[in-house]
Amino acid sequence: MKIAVLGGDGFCGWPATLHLSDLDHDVLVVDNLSRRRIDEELGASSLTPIASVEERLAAWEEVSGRQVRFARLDVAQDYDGLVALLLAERPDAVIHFAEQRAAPYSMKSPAHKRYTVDNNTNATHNVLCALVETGLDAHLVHLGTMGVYGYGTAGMKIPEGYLDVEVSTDEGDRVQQQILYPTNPGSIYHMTKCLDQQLFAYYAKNDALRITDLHQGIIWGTHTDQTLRDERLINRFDYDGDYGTVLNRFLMQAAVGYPLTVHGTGGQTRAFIHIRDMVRCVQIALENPPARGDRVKIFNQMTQTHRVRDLAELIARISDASVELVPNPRHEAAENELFVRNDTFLDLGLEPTLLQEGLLMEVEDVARRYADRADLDKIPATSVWTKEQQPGVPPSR
Ligand code: NAD
Ligand code: USQ
Repeated sequence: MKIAVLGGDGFCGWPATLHLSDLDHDVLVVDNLSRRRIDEELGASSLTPIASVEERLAAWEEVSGRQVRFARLDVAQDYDGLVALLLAERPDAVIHFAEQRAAPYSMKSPAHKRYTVDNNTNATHNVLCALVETGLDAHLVHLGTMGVYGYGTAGMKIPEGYLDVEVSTDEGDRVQQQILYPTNPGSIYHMTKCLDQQLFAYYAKNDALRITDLHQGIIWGTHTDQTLRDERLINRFDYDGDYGTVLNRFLMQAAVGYPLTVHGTGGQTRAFIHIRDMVRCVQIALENPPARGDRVKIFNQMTQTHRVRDLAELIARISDASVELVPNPRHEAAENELFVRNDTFLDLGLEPTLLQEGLLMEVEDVARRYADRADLDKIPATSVWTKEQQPGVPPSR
């Protein structure tokens, strides 16, 4: 297949690009490098030393003999450029990772809220509109989030995108139908993914676009088989208070001797998936496209759920780290249960990488190896959800 990977220089997009190239697909990375600019804005950087996109691609060609091309393009702002690129390349599939993906970053200020909505909503709409304008029948695979559902389910397993409902008519008849699961976002970032979902439903219905939306949980891990082949191929590892996600942050904090920053009581339960499983899921989704005229295919792309304080206790146990409860900078429930269906990927052959101590150690090793690059001042989460809240800085600091 010829595949355009929008956002192919990012944490998920880069290993997905290499995985698909390794499978002999013809891959084109499209990225505006905004994530690298945001590092500069935040004065933060990946714990791992990531090479420039040009160096990465040259290293991949050297190591694998395979060529991946790169187009620097802002998918949200350069609509004409996107149309021209699609017409020139005529991809069989477009994978859309090109959004601002950090909830804390999206809540930092009015400017960050507006940037996140503008960037994410325009990027998604431009891709959809451009596919219609060009008449291409490319399969669009979007990386969405488990966060569209909200995180409380009253004991019910969250279905894969659609909810069975039964309503009464005025005549007293019972009518059954499936609706998009009602959204309940917990941040401006998550809200943009809810808006994306509506755009997908509309374009699948109106223009018969073939769309798969992957509702992905929190990624953990760093390496895939391909990124391990050469240090110049290394993936990014975010640990700062805006972009670092909880499990990788805890592993990094344990490696540098920083008390694990549990927000509030740590009672939030979230869905997780290892980065190696993410690239496999993207491959499986590409190999199982919807037909023209089908509704949007929605897969829950997660393998396990964990409560934040249980993760902290597990990591503290295996690495001798201490745990510190910090004021929660977010506006979220103190405790929640989370049960999720993920049958589609399991039925299609996904073999989940589970949270075993060996794998945790593997990630911790990455963190320990590059510990000298860590800037401990960047660890506290300082972006607050409401004006009344305090940043999540440990009381002892
Ligand atoms: P990332 O920030 O590392 O990568 C996103 C990439 O998209 C970056 O390289 C960035 O430069 C690029 N980009 C952003 N806006 C763009 C634009 N307008 N035009 C062109 N390129 C643009 O994020 P990630 O962790 O790789 O996440 C990728 C996708 O997966 C996101 O949509 C995110 O919502 C989703 N996701 C991520 C996680 C996770 O834990 N990392 C979990 C669930 C879902
Ligand atoms: N948390 C802590 N301590 C920390 C960091 C986070 O207790 O140091 C808590 C948060 O308060 C939250 C939970 O851990 O309750 C998860 O936070 P996170 O930053 O790991 O994840 P989140 O903000 O939800 O966002 C990440 C990705 C996003 C993706 C989402 C999937 O950045 O792109 O969409 O995970 S999901 O969580 O399933 O919605």
